Amino acid sequence: MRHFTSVNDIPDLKKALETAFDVKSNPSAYAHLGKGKTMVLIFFNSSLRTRLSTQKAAMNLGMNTMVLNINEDSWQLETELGVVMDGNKPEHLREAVPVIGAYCDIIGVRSFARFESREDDYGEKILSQFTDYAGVPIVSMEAAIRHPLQSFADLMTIEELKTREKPRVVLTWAPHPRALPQAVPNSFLEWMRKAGYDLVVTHPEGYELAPQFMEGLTVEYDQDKAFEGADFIYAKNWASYTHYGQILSHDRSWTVDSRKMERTDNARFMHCLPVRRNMIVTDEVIDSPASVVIREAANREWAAMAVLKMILEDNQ
Ligand code: SN0
Repeated sequence: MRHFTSVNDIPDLKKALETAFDVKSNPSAYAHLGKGKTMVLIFFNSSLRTRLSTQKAAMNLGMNTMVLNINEDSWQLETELGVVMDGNKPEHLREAVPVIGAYCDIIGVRSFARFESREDDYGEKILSQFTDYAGVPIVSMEAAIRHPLQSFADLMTIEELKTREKPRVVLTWAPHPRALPQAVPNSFLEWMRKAGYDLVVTHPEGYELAPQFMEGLTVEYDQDKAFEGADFIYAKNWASYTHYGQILSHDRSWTVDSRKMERTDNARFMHCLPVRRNMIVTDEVIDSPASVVIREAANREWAAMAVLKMILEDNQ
C-alpha cells in the first residue's frame, strides 16, 4: 500500500483487520519498524481523536511526529491553481506539499469538504495535490468525501462486538445545528459494504448520499422501521448532497432515543464523535451500556497503527 485514502487502497481487508487486532494485542511489538522515520500531520481543520490517535500510533511504531495546524501556525495556503496570488494567502499548496514531503516519510492530512463546490469536494481537490506532489505516502485523516481511519476503527468495533456473522448495521441521519460533511457516512458505507454486512440507510428526504456510495442500497425513509432488528445503530449528521451543503431539516424527531433503541435487537449505539448530546442522541442512550462510542474512539489508535505499519512495510 502506497497511500491510504479509502478502503480501496487496502489490498486485503481481512488481513488488514488481523493486523489491527494484532497491534491492539501487541502495541509495543513493532516499536522499531519506524525508527528514524518521521510523520508530519497536517490539519486544515480541528481534531481531537485523529490527532492524538494517529500521533500515538506513529510513536508506537518508533516514528517521530510533527504536527502543523495550517490555519493557526503556518502561512495561509492557496489551494486553487492558476490564480493571481494578490490576496491574503502567501504560499501555494503546490510548493508547500513537496516541501513538507522533503522533511518526512509519511504525511497525514486532514482537509474537510469546503462546501464551495461539489465538484471540487467530490474530486478531492486538496487531497489529490498531496498524493500528486508530496513524493511520500499520504494518509487521509478525513478528506472532503471520506474518513477511512474512522471507518476502519468502526469496522474493528463491529467485528469485536457482533453476535452474528453478518450483523444488521443501520446508518441513521440525525439533526445538528451546523452543515457537516458527508465524509463519515460515505466512508462508513464503503467499508461496511466491503465487510459484507446487512446494511440499512435511513434519513429524511433530501439527504440522499452520492450514488457512488449508495450502490446496491435503498433508503428506508421510515427511521422506526429501519431500526427494527438492528444490531448496530450508527448515527451521524450530514448536510445535503443534492442541495449541496445545505441543511434541509432540523427535525428533532430523528434524534436517537431510548424508545427507538427499544425497536432494535439490543443494538449497540455508535458515533464517530464529537457528538452533540440531545441533538444526535439523548443522554440516556449515549450514557447507557449500549453505547460503544469510547471503544470506537480507542480503536482509532489501532486502526491508524495498522495503516502506518502496512505503509512502512511496503515503502522501505
Ligand atoms: C466532522 C464531520 O465530518 O462531521 C468530523 C467528524 C469526525 N464533525 C464536525 O465537524 C462536528 C462539528 C460540530 O460543530 O459539531
